Amino acid sequence: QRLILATRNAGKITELHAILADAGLDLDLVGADAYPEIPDVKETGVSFAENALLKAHALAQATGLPAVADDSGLCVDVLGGAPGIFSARWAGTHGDDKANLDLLLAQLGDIADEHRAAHFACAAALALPDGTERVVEGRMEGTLRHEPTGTNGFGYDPILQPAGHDVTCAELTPAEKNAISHRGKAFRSLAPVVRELLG
Ligand code: ITT
Ligand code: NA
Repeated sequence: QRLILATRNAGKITELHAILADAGLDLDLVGADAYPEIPDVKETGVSFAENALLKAHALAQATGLPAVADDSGLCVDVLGGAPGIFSARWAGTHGDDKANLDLLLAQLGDIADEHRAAHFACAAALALPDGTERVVEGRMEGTLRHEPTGTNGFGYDPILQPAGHDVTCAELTPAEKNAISHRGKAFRSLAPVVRELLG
């Protein structure tokens, strides 16, 4: 049984393969890049859950196959939850991880550590060609560093230090990150739902 990973983000795809395999799903996982003719959907939702559902439905409808999607981002308390759903294009160009991270650090300036609370959020959505949908969410709380540290992961990983750890997400191994991450939590919750609905 094929399950489409409705994302073109290479960092997400790597993590999703590991998370879903560890959850015991024995499916033929293919990224959205396997369907280059299907255009990206406009992320017009006002929440991670809405955007994840938009992305999952777009692929499921266009291919006639079940699809899961991830919409995620970094929510900074002192910025009222920003960048939030705008995390991928915070500095203007979609997917420019370094520019996004640099702008965010500049906006925080030297605000003290006790005011640098933030969390990653992930909505994991499943859509079937018949319109059936499910969506669940996961979070990882932490604190934002003043400087990027570490080379693992992607996106804002070098600046988020997860609660209870003294390293950034980019210094964790992939397995360590997946065990505590927003994406790990969301997709471990979704896995039994996928198993049930795909039989
Ligand atoms: P798709 O829509 O194709 O899935 P995308 O990169 O556009 O890819 P999003 O709109 O969900 O995906 O944006 C996610 C943003 O949040 C992106 O800028 C990431 O850098 C950031 N982000 C999400 N999860 C992250 C993680 O685990 N570590 C670091 N940054 C993360
Ligand atoms: Na998004």
